[in-house]
Amino acid sequence: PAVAAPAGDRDVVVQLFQWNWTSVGKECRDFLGPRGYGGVQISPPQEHVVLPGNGYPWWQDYQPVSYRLDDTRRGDRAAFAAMVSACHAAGVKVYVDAVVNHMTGGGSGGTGSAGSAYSHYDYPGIYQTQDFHHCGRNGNDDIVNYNDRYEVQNCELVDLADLDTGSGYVRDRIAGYLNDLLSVGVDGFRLDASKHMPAADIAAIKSRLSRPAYLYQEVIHGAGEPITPEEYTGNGDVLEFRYGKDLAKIFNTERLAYLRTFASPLASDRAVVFTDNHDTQRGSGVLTFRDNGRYALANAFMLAWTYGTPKVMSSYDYASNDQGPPATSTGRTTDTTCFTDRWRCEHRWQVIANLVGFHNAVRGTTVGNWWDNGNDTIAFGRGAKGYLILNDETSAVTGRSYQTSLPAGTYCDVFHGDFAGGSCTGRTYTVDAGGWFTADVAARDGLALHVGAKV
Ligand code: LM2
Ligand code: CA
Repeated sequence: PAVAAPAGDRDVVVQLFQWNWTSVGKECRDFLGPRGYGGVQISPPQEHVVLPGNGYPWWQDYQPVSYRLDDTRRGDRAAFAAMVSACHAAGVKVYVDAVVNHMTGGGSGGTGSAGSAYSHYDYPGIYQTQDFHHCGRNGNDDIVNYNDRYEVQNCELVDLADLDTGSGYVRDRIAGYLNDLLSVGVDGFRLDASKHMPAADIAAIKSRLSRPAYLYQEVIHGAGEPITPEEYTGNGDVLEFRYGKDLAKIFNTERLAYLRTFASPLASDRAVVFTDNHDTQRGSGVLTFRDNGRYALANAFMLAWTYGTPKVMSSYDYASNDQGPPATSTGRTTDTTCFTDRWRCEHRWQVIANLVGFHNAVRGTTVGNWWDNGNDTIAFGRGAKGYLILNDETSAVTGRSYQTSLPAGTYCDVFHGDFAGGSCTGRTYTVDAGGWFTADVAARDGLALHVGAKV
């Protein structure tokens, strides 16, 4: 297919939610590249509404005013370009959260972050009322019935002015925006609200791109709905929302032994998988940073398992769902310092960051040497490259020997130690000529060995 999937050995994406451009560039250089992340998903970069009356909520970004990159809450065009260069220099691709289904919600209109005047259905120089769907339903054109395909794609998502993506003019303008981003060097797009655009409209926009780009589409699966994630796979990858829910269910209410055949309905090579994202972490039924150790175990599983392309979430803490990231008095996002000022930086947690290295080291191998205790302790290998133990029991598992397919040698347990320059900051384990090693694993803890961390 004409899809440029993430190239090279590194395919793990991290969503640095709401980070400003300077901080993303630094993180690429200082952490993401060195630790093996393959790509970073950044928050929407286009001019957006500014809502001081709502305390500058994070969701300002999802109401575009224009496609200028000039003056968003996260930096200007020069800072954006510098970020892309810094990430590329570190071997990290940049994926843009592209909001192209709609423009702003109703209300009186105003001035966008870069100074553009606008009102609902009128964005001077870009779109006027004839460029929007006016679906004629429900009194206010809002989407109500998700069982109606026409309504979901032609009416308004929470009152946001819905672009007529069937029109050649609108497709050209959207492609113009994406091509501008490609000209600055970005590598692909998370296509926001894809379910609200017919797959054929996305294909028409994609055909206007100046060069191949990695595309992953946001199509939230809803039970029984007529629009399915599967119908978008011809355009590229799709975010698999069933994955995080099912994983949370197994960790919270079932047993880890059920993970033995874990997969979601989308084909593995079309699915982008994640424990949580900025929307689902504000709802229920998924694991988030607030689950601490259990969250680390779930991420470890995601990164060590074979299904899908993993996307790691990186959050800031919030007192209410609307609260924006740490910001100045004018709403500009301040620079990120991990683990201070509400920045949670899950992608830097030792287990999560080190399992990215594990994921890269075992790429191309299959799952083998599965063992479980019938309940909440599991262990499995990845070919002759890696071996993982997860114990979500409330008690330790002690004195057991584990059969791996690893070459004999001494390995760093990257669950508790970092491996650099040939040495391990944590415990090491010796695998014998038959592939066996013995270990104690504490309650709600784990152990991970791989050939990239052999001492
Ligand atoms: C998405 N994917 O399809 C984003 O992941 C999600 O975060 C976006 O919603 C949504 N689609 C639109 O791009 C967020 C946020 C909403 C917020 C919108 C627009 O979750 O709460 O809606 O962005 O900023 C807000 C108000 C809502 C109001 C709307 C329009 O919360 O009450 O609707 O603005 O004024 C009357
Ligand atoms: Ca639409």
